[in-house]
Amino acid sequence: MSSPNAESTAFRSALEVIRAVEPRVADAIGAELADQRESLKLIASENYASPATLLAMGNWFSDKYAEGTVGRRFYAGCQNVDTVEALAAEHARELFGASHAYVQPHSGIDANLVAFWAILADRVESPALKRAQVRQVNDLTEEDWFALRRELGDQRMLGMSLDAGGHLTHGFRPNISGKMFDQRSYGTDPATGLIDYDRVAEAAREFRPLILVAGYSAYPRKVNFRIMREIADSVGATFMVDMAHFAGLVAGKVFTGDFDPVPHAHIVTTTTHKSLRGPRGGMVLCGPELADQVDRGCPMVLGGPLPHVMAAKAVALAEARRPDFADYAQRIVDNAQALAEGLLRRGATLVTGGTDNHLVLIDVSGYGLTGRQAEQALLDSGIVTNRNAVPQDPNGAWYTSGIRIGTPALTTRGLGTAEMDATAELIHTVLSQTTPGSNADGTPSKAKYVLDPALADKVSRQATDLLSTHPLYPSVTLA
Ligand code: DSN
Repeated sequence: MSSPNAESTAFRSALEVIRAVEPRVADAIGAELADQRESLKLIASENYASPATLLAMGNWFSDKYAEGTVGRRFYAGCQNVDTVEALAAEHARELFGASHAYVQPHSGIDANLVAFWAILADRVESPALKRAQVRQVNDLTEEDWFALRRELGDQRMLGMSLDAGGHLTHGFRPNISGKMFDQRSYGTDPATGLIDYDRVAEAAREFRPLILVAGYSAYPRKVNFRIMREIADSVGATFMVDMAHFAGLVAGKVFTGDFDPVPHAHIVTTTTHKSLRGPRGGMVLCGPELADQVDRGCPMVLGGPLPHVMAAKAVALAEARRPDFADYAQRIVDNAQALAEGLLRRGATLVTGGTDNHLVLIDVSGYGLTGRQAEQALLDSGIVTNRNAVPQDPNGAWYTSGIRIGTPALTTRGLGTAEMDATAELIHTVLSQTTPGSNADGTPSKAKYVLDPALADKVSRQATDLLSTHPLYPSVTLA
Protein backbone atom coordinates (compact mmCIF):
# COMPACT_ATOMS: atom_id res chain seq x y z
CA MET A 1 0.00 0.00 0.00
CA SER A 2 1.26 3.46 -0.82
CA SER A 3 0.91 6.12 1.86
CA PRO A 4 -2.14 8.43 1.74
CA ASN A 5 0.30 11.28 1.52
CA ALA A 6 1.83 9.89 -1.66
CA GLU A 7 -1.60 9.58 -3.29
CA SER A 8 -2.63 13.12 -2.40
CA THR A 9 0.69 14.50 -3.56
CA ALA A 10 0.46 12.60 -6.86
CA PHE A 11 -3.02 13.87 -7.75
CA ARG A 12 -2.34 17.41 -6.50
CA SER A 13 0.85 17.65 -8.49
CA ALA A 14 -0.86 16.32 -11.60
CA LEU A 15 -3.60 18.92 -11.29
CA GLU A 16 -1.05 21.69 -10.77
CA VAL A 17 0.74 20.68 -13.98
CA ILE A 18 -2.53 20.51 -15.92
CA ARG A 19 -3.79 23.79 -14.45
CA ALA A 20 -0.74 25.61 -15.77
CA VAL A 21 -1.82 24.76 -19.33
CA GLU A 22 -5.63 24.64 -19.28
CA PRO A 23 -7.09 25.46 -15.87
CA ARG A 24 -10.62 24.59 -16.98
CA VAL A 25 -9.60 20.96 -17.45
CA ALA A 26 -7.97 20.87 -14.01
CA ASP A 27 -11.13 22.39 -12.54
CA ALA A 28 -13.35 19.83 -14.32
CA ILE A 29 -11.22 16.96 -13.00
CA GLY A 30 -11.48 18.34 -9.47
CA ALA A 31 -15.22 18.91 -9.88
CA GLU A 32 -15.70 15.34 -11.08
CA LEU A 33 -14.11 14.01 -7.90
CA ALA A 34 -16.34 16.28 -5.80
CA ASP A 35 -19.47 15.16 -7.70
CA GLN A 36 -18.56 11.48 -7.40
CA ARG A 37 -17.89 11.91 -3.70
CA GLU A 38 -21.31 13.44 -3.11
CA SER A 39 -23.57 11.20 -5.18
CA LEU A 40 -25.07 7.88 -4.30
CA LYS A 41 -23.78 6.04 -7.37
CA LEU A 42 -25.96 3.06 -8.17
CA ILE A 43 -25.14 2.70 -11.87
CA ALA A 44 -24.59 -1.05 -12.18
CA SER A 45 -21.81 -0.70 -14.76
CA GLU A 46 -19.70 1.87 -12.89
CA ASN A 47 -17.13 1.61 -10.13
CA TYR A 48 -14.20 3.51 -8.60
CA ALA A 49 -10.75 2.40 -9.77
CA SER A 50 -7.91 2.52 -7.26
CA PRO A 51 -5.47 5.48 -7.17
CA ALA A 52 -2.75 3.13 -8.48
CA THR A 53 -4.93 2.13 -11.45
CA LEU A 54 -5.82 5.74 -12.21
CA LEU A 55 -2.23 6.93 -11.98
CA ALA A 56 -0.95 4.13 -14.23
CA MET A 57 -2.96 5.72 -17.08
CA GLY A 58 -1.57 9.24 -16.90
CA ASN A 59 1.88 8.95 -18.42
CA TRP A 60 4.10 8.68 -21.50
CA PHE A 61 2.92 5.15 -22.40
CA SER A 62 0.14 7.12 -24.06
CA ASP A 63 2.65 8.33 -26.64
CA LYS A 64 3.65 4.93 -27.96
CA TYR A 65 2.38 3.05 -30.99
CA ALA A 66 2.50 -0.72 -30.45
CA GLU A 67 0.51 -2.53 -33.14
CA GLY A 68 1.13 -6.24 -33.05
CA THR A 69 1.55 -8.43 -30.00
CA VAL A 70 4.18 -8.89 -27.28
CA GLY A 71 7.59 -9.45 -28.92
CA ARG A 72 6.08 -9.15 -32.41
CA ARG A 73 5.38 -5.48 -33.11
CA PHE A 74 5.07 -3.41 -36.25
CA TYR A 75 6.97 -0.58 -34.49
CA ALA A 76 10.39 -0.43 -32.90
CA GLY A 77 10.99 0.47 -29.28
CA CYS A 78 8.09 -1.43 -27.70
CA GLN A 79 10.08 -3.19 -24.97
CA ASN A 80 8.32 -1.42 -22.10
CA VAL A 81 4.90 -1.82 -23.68
CA ASP A 82 5.74 -5.52 -23.99
CA THR A 83 6.39 -5.60 -20.25
CA VAL A 84 3.01 -4.14 -19.27
CA GLU A 85 1.01 -6.01 -21.91
CA ALA A 86 2.60 -9.32 -20.89
CA LEU A 87 1.95 -8.55 -17.22
CA ALA A 88 -1.70 -7.67 -17.82
CA ALA A 89 -2.21 -10.85 -19.87
CA GLU A 90 -0.47 -12.99 -17.25
CA HIS A 91 -2.59 -11.57 -14.43
CA ALA A 92 -5.73 -12.11 -16.52
CA ARG A 93 -4.84 -15.72 -17.30
CA GLU A 94 -4.07 -16.49 -13.67
CA LEU A 95 -7.09 -14.66 -12.32
CA PHE A 96 -9.61 -16.31 -14.62
CA GLY A 97 -7.87 -19.63 -15.27
CA ALA A 98 -7.80 -18.95 -19.01
CA SER A 99 -5.10 -20.28 -21.29
CA HIS A 100 -4.99 -17.09 -23.39
CA ALA A 101 -5.74 -13.43 -22.65
CA TYR A 102 -5.79 -10.54 -25.11
CA VAL A 103 -5.74 -7.22 -23.26
CA GLN A 104 -5.69 -4.72 -26.14
CA PRO A 105 -9.42 -4.01 -26.71
CA HIS A 106 -10.27 -0.41 -25.88
CA SER A 107 -13.79 -1.18 -24.72
CA GLY A 108 -16.45 -3.87 -24.48
CA ILE A 109 -17.71 -3.38 -28.02
CA ASP A 110 -14.12 -3.68 -29.25
CA ALA A 111 -13.64 -6.89 -27.29
CA ASN A 112 -16.83 -8.28 -28.82
CA LEU A 113 -15.73 -7.28 -32.33
CA VAL A 114 -12.40 -9.03 -31.79
CA ALA A 115 -14.26 -12.15 -30.67
CA PHE A 116 -16.75 -12.07 -33.55
CA TRP A 117 -13.99 -11.69 -36.14
CA ALA A 118 -11.83 -14.35 -34.50
CA ILE A 119 -14.76 -16.76 -34.73
CA LEU A 120 -15.52 -15.75 -38.32
CA ALA A 121 -11.87 -16.15 -39.26
CA ASP A 122 -11.75 -19.58 -37.65
CA ARG A 123 -15.10 -20.91 -38.82
CA VAL A 124 -15.56 -19.22 -42.22
CA GLU A 125 -12.35 -17.66 -43.53
CA SER A 126 -9.89 -20.45 -42.69
CA PRO A 127 -12.00 -23.19 -44.34
CA ALA A 128 -12.41 -20.97 -47.44
CA LEU A 129 -8.63 -20.46 -47.66
CA LYS A 130 -8.13 -24.19 -47.30
CA ARG A 131 -10.66 -24.93 -50.04
CA ALA A 132 -8.92 -22.45 -52.34
CA GLN A 133 -5.53 -23.90 -51.31
CA VAL A 134 -4.06 -20.50 -50.44
CA ARG A 135 -2.42 -19.21 -47.25
CA GLN A 136 -4.04 -15.82 -46.91
CA VAL A 137 -6.82 -13.63 -48.27
CA ASN A 138 -4.53 -11.62 -50.56
CA ASP A 139 -3.88 -14.83 -52.51
CA LEU A 140 -7.56 -15.47 -53.31
CA THR A 141 -8.87 -14.88 -56.82
CA GLU A 142 -11.33 -12.01 -57.20
CA GLU A 143 -14.10 -14.55 -57.58
CA ASP A 144 -13.15 -16.48 -54.40
CA TRP A 145 -12.70 -13.23 -52.46
CA PHE A 146 -16.16 -12.06 -53.52
CA ALA A 147 -17.64 -15.41 -52.43
CA LEU A 148 -15.83 -15.27 -49.07
CA ARG A 149 -17.05 -11.74 -48.36
CA ARG A 150 -20.61 -12.87 -49.06
CA GLU A 151 -20.17 -15.87 -46.79
CA LEU A 152 -18.69 -13.76 -43.95
CA GLY A 153 -21.71 -11.47 -44.16
CA ASP A 154 -24.22 -14.30 -44.13
CA GLN A 155 -23.69 -15.84 -40.68
CA ARG A 156 -26.10 -16.24 -37.79
CA MET A 157 -25.95 -15.25 -34.16
CA LEU A 158 -28.32 -16.11 -31.34
CA GLY A 159 -28.19 -13.84 -28.28
CA MET A 160 -30.30 -12.62 -25.41
CA SER A 161 -32.98 -10.09 -26.35
CA LEU A 162 -32.42 -6.49 -25.34
CA ASP A 163 -35.55 -6.19 -23.24
CA ALA A 164 -34.64 -9.38 -21.36
CA GLY A 165 -31.34 -7.75 -20.40
CA GLY A 166 -29.10 -8.59 -23.39
CA HIS A 167 -26.64 -6.11 -24.86
CA LEU A 168 -26.78 -3.98 -28.00
CA THR A 169 -23.50 -5.46 -29.24
CA HIS A 170 -25.00 -8.97 -29.34
CA GLY A 171 -26.40 -8.55 -32.83
CA PHE A 172 -28.84 -5.66 -32.60
CA ARG A 173 -29.47 -3.52 -35.64
CA PRO A 174 -28.37 -0.10 -34.30
CA ASN A 175 -24.97 -1.67 -33.54
CA ILE A 176 -22.40 -2.90 -36.09
CA SER A 177 -22.98 -6.48 -34.83
CA GLY A 178 -26.59 -6.32 -36.08
CA LYS A 179 -25.37 -5.26 -39.51
CA MET A 180 -22.81 -8.07 -39.60
CA PHE A 181 -25.02 -10.97 -38.51
CA ASP A 182 -28.43 -12.41 -39.15
CA GLN A 183 -29.56 -12.28 -35.51
CA ARG A 184 -32.27 -13.95 -33.49
CA SER A 185 -32.90 -13.56 -29.78
CA TYR A 186 -33.87 -15.70 -26.87
CA GLY A 187 -35.87 -13.97 -24.15
CA THR A 188 -36.93 -14.87 -20.64
CA ASP A 189 -39.98 -16.68 -19.30
CA PRO A 190 -42.73 -14.01 -19.02
CA ALA A 191 -43.97 -15.54 -15.76
CA THR A 192 -40.63 -15.70 -13.90
CA GLY A 193 -38.34 -13.38 -15.86
CA LEU A 194 -35.76 -16.20 -15.90
CA ILE A 195 -33.93 -17.72 -18.87
CA ASP A 196 -35.80 -20.83 -20.01
CA TYR A 197 -32.99 -23.11 -21.24
CA ASP A 198 -35.42 -25.41 -23.09
CA ARG A 199 -36.59 -22.41 -25.12
CA VAL A 200 -33.01 -21.40 -25.84
CA ALA A 201 -32.28 -24.95 -27.04
CA GLU A 202 -35.40 -24.89 -29.22
CA ALA A 203 -34.41 -21.50 -30.73
CA ALA A 204 -30.89 -22.83 -31.40
CA ARG A 205 -32.26 -25.96 -33.12
CA GLU A 206 -34.52 -23.88 -35.33
CA PHE A 207 -32.05 -21.12 -36.17
CA ARG A 208 -28.73 -23.05 -36.25
CA PRO A 209 -26.50 -20.08 -35.30
CA LEU A 210 -22.77 -19.95 -35.94
CA ILE A 211 -22.44 -18.15 -32.59
CA LEU A 212 -24.46 -18.55 -29.41
CA VAL A 213 -23.93 -15.55 -27.12
CA ALA A 214 -24.62 -15.45 -23.40
CA GLY A 215 -24.14 -12.43 -21.17
CA TYR A 216 -26.21 -9.45 -20.21
CA SER A 217 -26.26 -5.92 -18.93
CA ALA A 218 -29.59 -5.97 -17.12
CA TYR A 219 -30.41 -9.56 -16.10
CA PRO A 220 -30.35 -9.88 -12.31
CA ARG A 221 -29.66 -13.60 -12.14
CA LYS A 222 -26.90 -16.15 -12.73
CA VAL A 223 -26.63 -17.93 -16.06
CA ASN A 224 -25.84 -21.64 -16.23
CA PHE A 225 -22.99 -21.66 -18.74
CA ARG A 226 -22.65 -25.45 -18.70
CA ILE A 227 -26.16 -25.80 -20.07
CA MET A 228 -25.58 -23.01 -22.59
CA ARG A 229 -22.43 -24.76 -23.82
CA GLU A 230 -24.36 -28.01 -24.24
CA ILE A 231 -26.92 -26.12 -26.33
CA ALA A 232 -24.17 -24.56 -28.45
CA ASP A 233 -22.52 -27.96 -28.96
CA SER A 234 -25.81 -29.56 -29.95
CA VAL A 235 -26.05 -27.26 -32.99
CA GLY A 236 -22.34 -26.84 -33.72
CA ALA A 237 -22.27 -23.20 -32.57
CA THR A 238 -19.30 -21.41 -31.07
CA PHE A 239 -20.21 -20.42 -27.53
CA MET A 240 -19.26 -16.86 -26.59
CA VAL A 241 -19.87 -15.22 -23.21
CA ASP A 242 -19.77 -11.48 -22.65
CA MET A 243 -19.09 -11.24 -18.92
CA ALA A 244 -18.55 -7.48 -18.89
CA HIS A 245 -21.02 -6.88 -16.08
CA PHE A 246 -20.11 -9.75 -13.80
CA ALA A 247 -16.37 -10.23 -14.46
CA GLY A 248 -15.64 -9.10 -10.90
CA LEU A 249 -17.90 -11.82 -9.55
CA VAL A 250 -16.06 -14.41 -11.65
CA ALA A 251 -12.67 -13.01 -10.57
CA GLY A 252 -13.78 -13.02 -6.94
CA LYS A 253 -14.98 -16.65 -7.21
CA VAL A 254 -18.57 -15.79 -6.38
CA PHE A 255 -19.59 -17.32 -9.70
CA THR A 256 -17.99 -20.75 -9.86
CA GLY A 257 -18.74 -24.16 -11.44
CA ASP A 258 -21.61 -23.95 -13.92
CA PHE A 259 -21.77 -20.17 -13.39
CA ASP A 260 -18.14 -19.44 -14.27
CA PRO A 261 -18.09 -18.86 -18.04
CA VAL A 262 -14.38 -19.41 -18.57
CA PRO A 263 -14.26 -23.24 -18.47
CA HIS A 264 -17.45 -23.54 -20.54
CA ALA A 265 -17.19 -20.92 -23.30
CA HIS A 266 -15.01 -21.09 -26.41
CA ILE A 267 -14.39 -17.38 -25.97
CA VAL A 268 -15.12 -14.84 -23.24
CA THR A 269 -15.15 -11.07 -23.54
CA THR A 270 -15.30 -8.43 -20.86
CA THR A 271 -14.81 -4.83 -19.98
CA THR A 272 -12.30 -4.09 -17.26
CA HIS A 273 -14.00 -1.14 -15.56
CA LYS A 274 -17.27 -2.51 -14.19
CA SER A 275 -17.38 -4.98 -11.29
CA LEU A 276 -13.73 -5.83 -12.11
CA ARG A 277 -12.83 -2.27 -10.95
CA GLY A 278 -10.08 -1.59 -13.45
CA PRO A 279 -9.50 1.10 -16.06
CA ARG A 280 -12.00 1.76 -18.86
CA GLY A 281 -11.22 -0.95 -21.43
CA GLY A 282 -11.86 -4.45 -22.73
CA MET A 283 -10.32 -7.91 -22.81
CA VAL A 284 -10.78 -11.30 -24.50
CA LEU A 285 -10.08 -14.74 -22.98
CA CYS A 286 -10.00 -17.96 -24.98
CA GLY A 287 -8.41 -21.37 -25.42
CA PRO A 288 -5.54 -22.20 -27.78
CA GLU A 289 -7.90 -22.88 -30.73
CA LEU A 290 -8.86 -19.23 -31.12
CA ALA A 291 -5.75 -17.58 -29.64
CA ASP A 292 -4.00 -16.76 -32.92
CA GLN A 293 -7.13 -15.26 -34.44
CA VAL A 294 -7.85 -13.22 -31.32
CA ASP A 295 -4.31 -11.83 -31.36
CA ARG A 296 -5.04 -10.39 -34.81
CA GLY A 297 -7.60 -8.05 -33.18
CA CYS A 298 -5.31 -5.12 -33.96
CA PRO A 299 -5.29 -4.14 -36.78
CA MET A 300 -8.26 -6.37 -37.72
CA VAL A 301 -10.84 -4.27 -35.87
CA LEU A 302 -8.85 -2.24 -33.33
CA GLY A 303 -6.78 0.90 -33.68
CA GLY A 304 -3.36 0.98 -32.05
CA PRO A 305 -3.29 -0.46 -28.52
CA LEU A 306 -3.45 1.96 -25.59
CA PRO A 307 -0.30 1.06 -23.62
CA HIS A 308 -1.17 3.41 -20.76
CA VAL A 309 -4.49 1.60 -20.31
CA MET A 310 -2.82 -1.81 -20.58
CA ALA A 311 -0.50 -0.66 -17.77
CA ALA A 312 -3.55 0.21 -15.69
CA LYS A 313 -5.15 -3.14 -16.57
CA ALA A 314 -2.03 -4.87 -15.23
CA VAL A 315 -2.32 -2.92 -11.97
CA ALA A 316 -6.05 -3.55 -11.55
CA LEU A 317 -5.77 -7.24 -12.41
CA ALA A 318 -2.95 -7.59 -9.87
CA GLU A 319 -5.30 -6.02 -7.31
CA ALA A 320 -8.07 -8.44 -8.28
CA ARG A 321 -5.74 -11.37 -7.60
CA ARG A 322 -5.38 -10.34 -3.96
CA PRO A 323 -7.46 -12.26 -1.41
CA ASP A 324 -9.45 -9.17 -0.39
CA PHE A 325 -10.95 -8.93 -3.88
CA ALA A 326 -12.92 -12.14 -3.26
CA ASP A 327 -14.34 -10.54 -0.13
CA TYR A 328 -15.22 -7.43 -2.15
CA ALA A 329 -16.99 -9.53 -4.81
CA GLN A 330 -19.05 -11.37 -2.21
CA ARG A 331 -20.02 -8.07 -0.59
CA ILE A 332 -21.23 -6.76 -3.96
CA VAL A 333 -23.77 -9.60 -4.10
CA ASP A 334 -24.68 -9.38 -0.39
CA ASN A 335 -25.35 -5.68 -0.89
CA ALA A 336 -27.42 -6.21 -4.03
CA GLN A 337 -29.51 -8.79 -2.19
CA ALA A 338 -29.98 -6.47 0.79
CA LEU A 339 -31.02 -3.68 -1.57
CA ALA A 340 -33.48 -5.99 -3.33
CA GLU A 341 -34.93 -7.22 -0.03
CA GLY A 342 -35.26 -3.65 1.25
CA LEU A 343 -37.12 -2.61 -1.88
CA LEU A 344 -39.38 -5.67 -1.90
CA ARG A 345 -40.25 -5.18 1.76
CA ARG A 346 -41.35 -1.64 0.95
CA GLY A 347 -43.55 -2.80 -1.93
CA ALA A 348 -41.38 -2.37 -5.05
CA THR A 349 -41.75 -4.74 -8.00
CA LEU A 350 -38.45 -6.30 -9.10
CA VAL A 351 -37.84 -8.15 -12.34
CA THR A 352 -37.35 -11.85 -11.40
CA GLY A 353 -38.31 -10.93 -7.81
CA GLY A 354 -34.74 -10.34 -6.65
CA THR A 355 -31.12 -10.81 -7.62
CA ASP A 356 -28.22 -13.18 -7.37
CA ASN A 357 -25.64 -10.90 -8.93
CA HIS A 358 -24.65 -7.25 -8.63
CA LEU A 359 -27.78 -5.64 -10.04
CA VAL A 360 -31.46 -5.11 -9.34
CA LEU A 361 -34.03 -4.13 -11.95
CA ILE A 362 -37.01 -2.23 -10.53
CA ASP A 363 -40.20 -2.24 -12.60
CA VAL A 364 -41.26 1.32 -11.85
CA SER A 365 -44.63 0.92 -13.55
CA GLY A 366 -45.60 -0.34 -10.07
CA TYR A 367 -45.10 3.29 -8.95
CA GLY A 368 -47.05 4.57 -11.97
CA LEU A 369 -43.87 6.00 -13.55
CA THR A 370 -41.77 5.49 -16.64
CA GLY A 371 -38.08 4.73 -16.24
CA ARG A 372 -37.25 8.21 -17.47
CA GLN A 373 -39.43 9.93 -14.90
CA ALA A 374 -38.04 7.73 -12.14
CA GLU A 375 -34.41 8.26 -13.23
CA GLN A 376 -34.78 12.05 -13.17
CA ALA A 377 -36.68 12.14 -9.86
CA LEU A 378 -33.96 10.01 -8.26
CA LEU A 379 -31.25 12.22 -9.75
CA ASP A 380 -32.96 15.31 -8.27
CA SER A 381 -32.64 13.51 -4.95
CA GLY A 382 -28.92 12.80 -5.25
CA ILE A 383 -29.32 9.17 -6.36
CA VAL A 384 -27.63 8.32 -9.67
CA THR A 385 -29.15 5.37 -11.56
CA ASN A 386 -30.09 4.62 -15.14
CA ARG A 387 -33.36 3.75 -16.75
CA ASN A 388 -33.57 0.40 -18.47
CA ALA A 389 -36.16 -1.58 -20.40
CA VAL A 390 -37.90 -4.43 -18.58
CA PRO A 391 -39.01 -7.61 -20.41
CA GLN A 392 -41.78 -6.85 -22.93
CA ASP A 393 -41.47 -3.17 -22.03
CA PRO A 394 -44.48 -1.16 -23.28
CA ASN A 395 -42.46 2.07 -23.07
CA GLY A 396 -39.62 1.02 -25.38
CA ALA A 397 -35.88 1.59 -24.96
CA TRP A 398 -36.02 5.42 -24.57
CA TYR A 399 -38.63 5.99 -21.87
CA THR A 400 -38.57 2.40 -20.51
CA SER A 401 -40.40 1.06 -17.44
CA GLY A 402 -37.35 0.11 -15.41
CA ILE A 403 -34.60 1.48 -13.22
CA ARG A 404 -31.40 -0.57 -13.08
CA ILE A 405 -29.36 -0.26 -9.91
CA GLY A 406 -26.12 -1.97 -8.99
CA THR A 407 -23.80 -2.19 -6.02
CA PRO A 408 -20.16 -2.47 -7.28
CA ALA A 409 -19.40 1.23 -6.71
CA LEU A 410 -21.02 1.69 -3.30
CA THR A 411 -19.43 -1.57 -2.16
CA THR A 412 -16.03 -0.18 -3.13
CA ARG A 413 -16.78 2.84 -0.92
CA GLY A 414 -17.38 0.43 1.94
CA LEU A 415 -21.15 0.63 2.31
CA GLY A 416 -22.69 -2.56 3.70
CA THR A 417 -26.06 -4.25 3.99
CA ALA A 418 -27.45 -1.87 6.63
CA GLU A 419 -26.72 1.09 4.35
CA MET A 420 -28.34 -0.79 1.47
CA ASP A 421 -31.55 -0.98 3.45
CA ALA A 422 -31.31 2.76 4.10
CA THR A 423 -30.71 3.24 0.34
CA ALA A 424 -33.80 1.17 -0.44
CA GLU A 425 -35.77 3.48 1.86
CA LEU A 426 -34.51 6.58 0.01
CA ILE A 427 -35.32 5.09 -3.41
CA HIS A 428 -38.78 3.97 -2.32
CA THR A 429 -39.51 7.36 -0.72
CA VAL A 430 -38.66 9.22 -3.94
CA LEU A 431 -40.48 6.84 -6.28
CA SER A 432 -43.60 6.63 -4.16
CA GLN A 433 -43.77 10.44 -3.84
CA THR A 434 -43.24 11.14 -7.56
CA THR A 435 -46.23 11.43 -9.87
CA PRO A 436 -46.32 11.52 -13.68
CA GLY A 437 -46.56 14.98 -15.24
CA SER A 438 -48.47 16.27 -18.27
CA ASN A 439 -47.56 17.96 -21.51
CA ALA A 440 -48.59 21.57 -22.18
CA ASP A 441 -51.74 20.32 -23.94
CA GLY A 442 -52.77 18.26 -20.91
CA THR A 443 -51.87 14.85 -22.37
CA PRO A 444 -49.87 12.48 -20.12
CA SER A 445 -46.11 12.85 -20.49
CA LYS A 446 -43.64 9.97 -20.32
CA ALA A 447 -40.83 12.34 -19.34
CA LYS A 448 -42.34 14.97 -17.06
CA TYR A 449 -42.94 14.29 -13.40
CA VAL A 450 -43.89 16.05 -10.22
CA LEU A 451 -41.75 15.77 -7.10
CA ASP A 452 -41.78 18.19 -4.19
CA PRO A 453 -38.34 19.91 -4.32
CA ALA A 454 -38.24 20.00 -0.52
CA LEU A 455 -38.54 16.21 -0.43
CA ALA A 456 -35.85 15.86 -3.12
CA ASP A 457 -33.56 18.11 -1.03
CA LYS A 458 -34.25 16.14 2.11
CA VAL A 459 -33.46 12.81 0.42
CA SER A 460 -30.36 14.35 -1.11
CA ARG A 461 -29.13 15.36 2.34
CA GLN A 462 -29.91 11.90 3.69
CA ALA A 463 -27.93 10.37 0.81
CA THR A 464 -24.98 12.64 1.61
CA ASP A 465 -25.18 11.66 5.29
CA LEU A 466 -25.17 8.00 4.31
CA LEU A 467 -22.05 8.54 2.21
CA SER A 468 -20.24 10.73 4.72
CA THR A 469 -19.25 7.75 6.84
CA HIS A 470 -17.66 6.10 3.79
CA PRO A 471 -15.63 8.80 2.03
CA LEU A 472 -14.56 8.18 -1.54
CA TYR A 473 -10.76 8.12 -2.01
CA PRO A 474 -10.20 9.05 1.64
CA SER A 475 -6.48 9.15 0.96
CA VAL A 476 -6.83 11.92 -1.61
CA THR A 477 -7.17 15.57 -0.63
CA LEU A 478 -6.86 18.08 -3.43
CA ALA A 479 -7.07 21.31 -1.44
N1 DSN B 1 -23.06 0.74 -21.08
C1 DSN B 1 -22.86 -0.46 -20.31
C2 DSN B 1 -23.89 -0.62 -19.26
O1 DSN B 1 -24.23 0.38 -18.66
O2 DSN B 1 -24.35 -1.71 -19.00
C3 DSN B 1 -22.81 -1.65 -21.16
O3 DSN B 1 -22.20 -1.37 -22.34
